Amino acid sequence: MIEDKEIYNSIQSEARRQKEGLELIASENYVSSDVLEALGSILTNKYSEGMVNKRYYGGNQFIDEIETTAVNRAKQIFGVDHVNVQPYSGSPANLAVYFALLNPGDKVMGLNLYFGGHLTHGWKVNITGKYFNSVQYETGRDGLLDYDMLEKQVKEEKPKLLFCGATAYPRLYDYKRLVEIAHSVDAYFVADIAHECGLIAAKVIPSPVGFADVITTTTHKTLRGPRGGMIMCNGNPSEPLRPLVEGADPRRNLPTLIDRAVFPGLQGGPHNNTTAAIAVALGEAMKPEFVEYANQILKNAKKLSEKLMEYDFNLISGGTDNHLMLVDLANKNITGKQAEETLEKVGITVNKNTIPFDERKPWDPSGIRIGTPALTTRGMKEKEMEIVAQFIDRALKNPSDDNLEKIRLEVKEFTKDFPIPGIDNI
Ligand code: DSN
Repeated sequence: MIEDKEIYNSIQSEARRQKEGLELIASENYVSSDVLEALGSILTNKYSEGMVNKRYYGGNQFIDEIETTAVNRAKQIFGVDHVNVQPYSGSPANLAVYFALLNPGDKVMGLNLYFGGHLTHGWKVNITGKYFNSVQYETGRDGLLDYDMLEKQVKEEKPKLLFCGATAYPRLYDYKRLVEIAHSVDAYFVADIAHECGLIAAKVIPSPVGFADVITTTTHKTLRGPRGGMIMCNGNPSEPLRPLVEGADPRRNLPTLIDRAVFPGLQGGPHNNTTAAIAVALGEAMKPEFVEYANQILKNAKKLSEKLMEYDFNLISGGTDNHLMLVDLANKNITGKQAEETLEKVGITVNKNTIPFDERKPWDPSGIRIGTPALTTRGMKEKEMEIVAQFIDRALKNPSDDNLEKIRLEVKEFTKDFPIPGIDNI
């Protein structure tokens, strides 16, 4: 038990909030007790700037073992030549890719934030939109990527790097078409799979491996690891030094460029406790139970989306192929912010989200984003999704204090049968 009462009490309160509520934020999850243990270990005491067998500090023999295990597991799961597991999270991973492959002012293209894209894919207030010449692409009116429109834009703009990936895109990507589009103007094609990483690891949705020049990801969403990041690529790494091959096709140099961009380009010492926890999560992702888990995420998302549509919720693109859905609330006469706040009162956590062509701002947009990875970790299945959809509908239909309090108690009771690892004794 932590002696510091102030922090201890806040952690206990957060644990209670997690236990008694329904977590529907599409990017969140619950890690296993083993991941928690690795994360809270003495590995946080150690400095290990550099790469395996090439550290700037002594005493790293066991850290090297751990990082090697994490890297080898990721290589095996995703089928890539090279993995860097040191990025502190997804945004630093993406920034390292810019630093590795571009010069300041070079042109990049990514999906516009309003259409589901990520801040680090060139959004105007992000460093990637300020230090690079960012041109954004959009979805069509139907909320789906329009590959013909994208191809035309890429051919006109001729970016040096094309990002795909999103925080709020409920459909799958045509990676083959995307790489053809990017390579037609000699641009790097980078796939950010932060959201779908666990689904790709379990092979329940298509992988960009074999298409993307570089793949970035977080490790804490569907992969169900600690907060961290990874960068994967193919290339001809000449272990152990991986020198740049002078005059070679830059794609041949990708492993070296990426490693140098992460350290010393962008970061100092890796977070070794996180690396160990990533290794544990990757080990878990190699088990057959994880494939079942990933399949169930998809089934739950399908069921939840169907039930919400039955309750006349308008889903962007008419449904989902992955773990998340995006709800346009215009026909319900509430904003995303109001919906988020109302649902929070009953213990249901979602996030407000812009929708394609939103006329409102991200702080109070027209939609909400809903995802199933966390509830699936708690063991919920399709029949529970029907009840969750009902809770959402009842709360948003009648947000009176009495009704919300009644639903809050029902939600609390409902969660009792679905434990969260590491939160048993609250
Ligand atoms: N964490 C991402 C998400 O919620 O999708 C945004 O950075």
